[in-house]
Amino acid sequence: MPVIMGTAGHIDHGKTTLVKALTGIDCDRLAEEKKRGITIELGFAFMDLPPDKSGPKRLGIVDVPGHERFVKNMVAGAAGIDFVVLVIAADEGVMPQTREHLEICSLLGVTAGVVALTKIDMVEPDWLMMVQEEVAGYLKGSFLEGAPILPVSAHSGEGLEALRAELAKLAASFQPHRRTDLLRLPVDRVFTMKGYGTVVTGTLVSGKARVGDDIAVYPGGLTTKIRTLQSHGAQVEEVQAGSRTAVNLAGVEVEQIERGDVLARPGSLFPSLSWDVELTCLKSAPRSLKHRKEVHFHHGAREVMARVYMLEGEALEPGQTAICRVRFSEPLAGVFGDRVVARSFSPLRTIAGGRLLSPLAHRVKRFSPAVETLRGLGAGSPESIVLGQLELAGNAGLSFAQLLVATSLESKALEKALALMGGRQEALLIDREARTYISGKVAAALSEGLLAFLAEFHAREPMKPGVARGGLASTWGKRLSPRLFHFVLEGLLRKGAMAAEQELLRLPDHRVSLASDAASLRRKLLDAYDAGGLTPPNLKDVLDPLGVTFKEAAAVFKHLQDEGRLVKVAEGMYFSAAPLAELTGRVVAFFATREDMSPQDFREVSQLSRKYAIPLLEHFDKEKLTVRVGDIRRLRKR
Ligand SMILES: Nc1nc2c(ncn2[C@@H]2O[C@H](COP(=O)(O)OP(=O)(O)OP(=O)(O)O)[C@@H](O)[C@H]2O)c(=O)[nH]1
Ligand SMILES: [Mg+2]
Repeated sequence: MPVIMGTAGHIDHGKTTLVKALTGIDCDRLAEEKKRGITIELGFAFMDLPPDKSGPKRLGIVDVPGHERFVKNMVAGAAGIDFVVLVIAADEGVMPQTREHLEICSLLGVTAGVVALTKIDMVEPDWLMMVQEEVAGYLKGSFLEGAPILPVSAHSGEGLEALRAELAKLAASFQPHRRTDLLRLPVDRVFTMKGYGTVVTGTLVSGKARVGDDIAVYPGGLTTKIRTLQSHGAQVEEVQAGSRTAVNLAGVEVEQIERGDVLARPGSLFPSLSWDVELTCLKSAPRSLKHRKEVHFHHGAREVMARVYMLEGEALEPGQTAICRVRFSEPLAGVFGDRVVARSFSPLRTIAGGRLLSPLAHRVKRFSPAVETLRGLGAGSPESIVLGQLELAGNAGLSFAQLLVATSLESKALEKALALMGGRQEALLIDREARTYISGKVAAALSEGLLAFLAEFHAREPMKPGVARGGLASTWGKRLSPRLFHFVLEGLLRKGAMAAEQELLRLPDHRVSLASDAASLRRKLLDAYDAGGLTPPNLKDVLDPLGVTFKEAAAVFKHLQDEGRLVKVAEGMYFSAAPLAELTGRVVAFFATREDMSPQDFREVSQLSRKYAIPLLEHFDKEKLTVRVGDIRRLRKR
């Protein structure tokens, strides 16, 4: 496995000189750097270490600037390193950027390194001893506590061999854990090379890159191909995770890519305008990090403006850790567990950092239980991380590709976790084609919700046999994808928790039956209208003695109409169906011998007064039995 070391330390303490003494490579390439004698941009070098079991070993080196104005470049360079050489000049000792760089390394998750005490040719031996003690004391409590402190002089060469040996030891002991299946290369430099075109460099943080691979440039999504690859100046066919890499991209202009972009396979990353992160405020921060505070936010080689929202508490006090939402000025493409750094505006300094918990935007509310779900992600088994991420995603669920990013699991491990969880009904595949999963808990809540909706519907509409599928989709299911709606429905039908008759869905034990008082109301209404025959009573005269309003009786009226026992002829005027059918027969018989029927004719046929005759004639027109021509009716031709 390739290993990468970064330099760190205050301006002018001898980082670049030391790298040159170790490797022969001068990292200060820019004219301005030469003129001012300081480092501005990141520099890259490598040294060959004694070969081990796996063959020749090469240590990649990233040299960073110490100037306080270029800390943002330092963060970009330090983002991909495995261990650090903290450079402290023996004549000056620990200085502000010594501290800030060490803090940044620690926020970025660096856990190993050595200290090079440089310029020893410039100090007396007892001064050197004093500084060594001071540095050892300073390192207490940091990840470099107890690390070797090696005195060197790049000028005289003293101590360089011991340092080389120490670096070889560190590199050999280092077994960085890197994913093999998610190609990710945060771009730290972009330039044109004569005869090649656009070249970008960066540390391949995970996955493998091969010549000919399809590549997308995130967050924009521009797609291209790897034309050629180089690692440490040599042309190669394939590059392993952890390698410094130069990629020549096909058909891309320099202007289309910038530092901070990420090369990855098309469709593998999901840029977002907000993340949920676990942030720790540095003990040394001058003040707390307040809710809604604006910061410079660093991820990989990218720096963006961002606002920090506390999902718990009102502010992050120095030394405290909390779950926060960070919103960016432009989308970032990250992966669960990525390290982030936040710097305040004034004073411009590093104040906090931590880990990315959810790279996909969710709507986790402040102080909600979901904050605990987020916290739980920090220290879980593979299955518990998958479960947490699925719960956070809610009804939307997550695709397999999104889960790879949201869990940082290798695809094999993710497949295993999903299979296990499928058996326990914890993760459910709702879309085979898109490979979308939802949490079992979310599915159960939806099923319960649907059953409650049906129960409520039956209570409200006891006379209706059920709800139509389409109606259900546009009411209860209006916020669900058609896939998920279908999934929940089919699940309940399969279990028998819900029944379907043609297009109508209902609870299994729901029957259209009248409640006992509704049944007696039905009986009384029928009696009144049957007794009324062709001269039915007014609605008011029916209802008042029964002590019910029309609103209360409406469902029963509706049911009687559906049953075919009552016919609504006009607003508030109902007829018993049988006498009305008999009258209809008489009207048809009338037309057997006559072509026209006047209102007078109808009154003779029906023996009814105008009060009933007029609405009935209009009813027959509406029913398309008759057609009105001027004042008379004719039988409609069928
Ligand atoms: N005497 C002496 N001078 C040194 C030694 N190492 C570096 N220097 C000098 O210190 C000055 C700064 O060295 P650099 O290597 O540029 O320092 P740096 O840490 O890379 O500086 P920045 O990148 O700008 O932060 C140069 O003039 C070097 O020649 C050393 O071991 N002994
Ligand atoms: Mg330098």
